[in-house]
Amino acid sequence: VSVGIIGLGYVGIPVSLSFTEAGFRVRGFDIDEFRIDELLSGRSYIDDVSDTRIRAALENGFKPSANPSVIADCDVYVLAVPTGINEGEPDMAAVEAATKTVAEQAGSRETLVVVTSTVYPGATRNIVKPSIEPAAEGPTYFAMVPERLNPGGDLEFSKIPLVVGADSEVAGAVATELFETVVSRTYPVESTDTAELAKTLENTYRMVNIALVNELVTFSQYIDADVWEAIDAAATKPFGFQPFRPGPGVGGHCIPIDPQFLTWRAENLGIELSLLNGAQRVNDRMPRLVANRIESLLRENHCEPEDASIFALGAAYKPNVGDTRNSPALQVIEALPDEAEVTIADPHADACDVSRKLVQTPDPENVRSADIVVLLVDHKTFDLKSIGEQASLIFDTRNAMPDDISAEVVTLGEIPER
Ligand code: SAJ
Repeated sequence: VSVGIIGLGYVGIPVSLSFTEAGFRVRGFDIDEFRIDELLSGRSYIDDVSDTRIRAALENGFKPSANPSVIADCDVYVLAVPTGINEGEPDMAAVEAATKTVAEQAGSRETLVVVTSTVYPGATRNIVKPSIEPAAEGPTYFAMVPERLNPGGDLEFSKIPLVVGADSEVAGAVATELFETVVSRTYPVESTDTAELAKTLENTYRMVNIALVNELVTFSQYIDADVWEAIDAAATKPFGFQPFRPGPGVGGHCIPIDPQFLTWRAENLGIELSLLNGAQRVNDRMPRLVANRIESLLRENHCEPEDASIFALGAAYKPNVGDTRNSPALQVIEALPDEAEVTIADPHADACDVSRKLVQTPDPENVRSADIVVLLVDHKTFDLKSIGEQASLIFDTRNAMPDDISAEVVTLGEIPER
């Protein structure tokens, strides 16, 4: 069985390798020639995927190319291209382009088309199907199998259960059989819309629950309660409470984005999802709130923010990754006065993504001379104990600083706003 993967990114590569290792004849198409050159040279550009696995896949027949004809006449097509939100509207350009490529390259045999990209409920049925079916010479089936890869996570692809949505028995059976060769468990649902809803639901669930604790952290300052401790205490409830942590905001290319597929779709129907919109606003307000707190702490220590030297720990959107997309840390730093002297330490982020001075690791001199050190991303490689001995004032937005340190530590949500 030949499988054509469209989009060789952090989803398309693990899927290509898994199907190759399961014995399928896998062809990969990506428009980015650099990626194809890297792959053909046996080099991985995806975290958590080794060069060795790329080389082994090439030896087992995996064929990446920037020429769409590489995926001509496949039995299965997997769309693994990026989607996003532009000014509140879903950006489906890559999905539309990939769909067109499938329409052009599919042959006359029975074909299964699988969408794994995160899309709004209804997209497979309204965008992918209508542009492939008319061009299809043979019977064509459609399935929606949302990706669940966790960037920087340690759960490997084969261990993550996959939802399989299809709108016909045959499509569901074929897609289930196909994916059960590469993952331990599949969960069938009765339509592609339901699979699309499941995916946006699971990430919206995260966004809303992070907003919940973020809203409480702004409130807890006034009732002198420790929200961090309250969360740990609530987590002792058997079943049903998943602890989320407050922070400077919600970043990445999934959690702040996926709920907007739902709110956009609802608005199309004249429905306002007020809970989701409200939660999004709570999270979007966090960077400004954190920047305000930094400024009030500086003033309390007789330092005008414009004249301050600020040392920020972390630029990425979450710990132990370098990705700065929608990074709350960078949004906090953007909200600080331009005149302030800001140095950022991040072991993983690229300097090109950061407008201020970026260093890999905090140097003691910089930490000592800073008027305030702000912990924005608790990368595990930060030596928080030493930083706590070098710094004089630390604003900890992740409640990650150790206790017995000489610096004065103020934790997000701790002291009432002036
Ligand atoms: N965050 C908090 N508090 C929390 C959890 C997260 O402030 O308690 C923040 C993070 O700092 C980050 C953002 O929210 O800025 C998103 O965090 P995330 O851990 O949800 O990150 P993602 O976007 O890398 O990946 C999520 C993953 N969800 C998880 O269960 C970890 C992953 O499983 C999904 O597959 C992925 O979204 C996706 O592709 O949708």
